[in-house]
Amino acid sequence: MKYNFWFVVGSQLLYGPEVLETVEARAKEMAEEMSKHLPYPLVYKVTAKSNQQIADIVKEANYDDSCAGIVTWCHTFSPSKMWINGFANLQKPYLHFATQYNREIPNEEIDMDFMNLNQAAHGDREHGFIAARLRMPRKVVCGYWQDEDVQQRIGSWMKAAIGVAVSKTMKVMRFGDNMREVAVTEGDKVEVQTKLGWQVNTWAVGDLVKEMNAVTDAEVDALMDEYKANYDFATDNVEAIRYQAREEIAMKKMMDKEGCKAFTNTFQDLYGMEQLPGLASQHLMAQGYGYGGEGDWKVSAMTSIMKAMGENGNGASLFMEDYTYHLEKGNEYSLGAHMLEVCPCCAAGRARIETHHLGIGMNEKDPARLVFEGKEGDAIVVSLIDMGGRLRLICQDIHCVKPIMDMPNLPVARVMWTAEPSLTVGAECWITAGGAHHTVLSYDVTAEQMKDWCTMMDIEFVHINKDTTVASLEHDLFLSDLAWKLK
Ligand SMILES: [Mn+2]
Repeated sequence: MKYNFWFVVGSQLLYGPEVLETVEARAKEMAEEMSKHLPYPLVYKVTAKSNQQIADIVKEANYDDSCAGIVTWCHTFSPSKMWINGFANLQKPYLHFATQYNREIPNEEIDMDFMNLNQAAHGDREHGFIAARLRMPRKVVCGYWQDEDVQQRIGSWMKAAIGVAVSKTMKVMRFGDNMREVAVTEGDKVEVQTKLGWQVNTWAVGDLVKEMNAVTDAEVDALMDEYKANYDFATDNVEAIRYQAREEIAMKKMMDKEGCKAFTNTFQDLYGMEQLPGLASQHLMAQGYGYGGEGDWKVSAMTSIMKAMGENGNGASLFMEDYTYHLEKGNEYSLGAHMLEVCPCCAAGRARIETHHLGIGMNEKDPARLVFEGKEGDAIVVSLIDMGGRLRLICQDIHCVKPIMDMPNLPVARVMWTAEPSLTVGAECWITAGGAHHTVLSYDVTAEQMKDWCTMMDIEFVHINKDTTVASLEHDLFLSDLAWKLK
């Protein structure tokens, strides 16, 4: 889907045709110019002068799948009662851009005609009131439209809005159920579909095995060539790799047939399969598919959504799990990994394919997997949990480092990080908030984007950052719990 955003400029008939023509010409110019610097096109649509025009453009936006959101601005004054009927029906993300055409007040030129034409400073306030009054989820960005930092903020919001569009059409393919007895990976699928749009359904592992058996050697050969181009082979067990290729092809066929962008499986249900998909899942994730281990469909869908929000529609966002700590005083780290399935989009160098015994689960043979070190950089980890009656998204700022040891006998990909406000206080906060062991780790989606996404989705957002204390977090969670019960 090629997405765009609509630029809707508010005005009224009071000003006469000359002013309105100028507004229209400038709005077009601004949309075209800004589009050169934004990740998605901003398309000028209308200078709205009546209730009917606004209601019509909203209706059109709602029904246009390629429209991922609307950006409004009031060059002149636009009486806000005109916006009520349209806004009451708006189903797309909404950003209010408070800006003006001219950067500076022209000392000599300014007169009453100039004031008449350039009144965003109060036009945008009237416009802001009605959205506040209607309790609309929105983003307000104020600044000069040609400034890079302003365009960057709008661009960042656009990507979060893409996350909304992707979420609303998300389909998750589950192979097998959740890992037995695990709580945090559970959730209300009806609630999630209502709130986030996700269609989460199950397919039999037996059907996957049937699909695997139908994969041809030529198909496997082609994928093996792709593996060779992207990864080093650090095993002689070529058959194990070919088996993973077969799994990947079969899963991809099944997902593509159903329009699924994310999947789960569990080591407890591999009936008829020789290996837990490792390399297969990793290479699918590298192509933008979401994945969650142990049947965790929430983290799977979130991975796919955050990948879509990132750079080039498949950023460095990946399924992750806090595995074990390094608690040396003053030098504390979390080691993130998974049984097999870490996406190579975070690899610091070229990943290598290895085969090792995996004692857990139903593996008859040694599964092939990609092994690598994660790259350095600031990142976030995100966990979506079901609080019973509502969803909470927890986000924490972290800093990934080059792993401080090489861990030569660790047979899986690894990422190492410190966390805000510190590893241990951060863990206290995370546990207090109920965050899962599974997360989406992202190097390119920001906490602000996740907050914007939660605002648009109308779910709770909790941010653990350098300023968070356990006491302040407990207080916020207590108030938030009450607020969400009243909502
Ligand atoms: Mn896990």
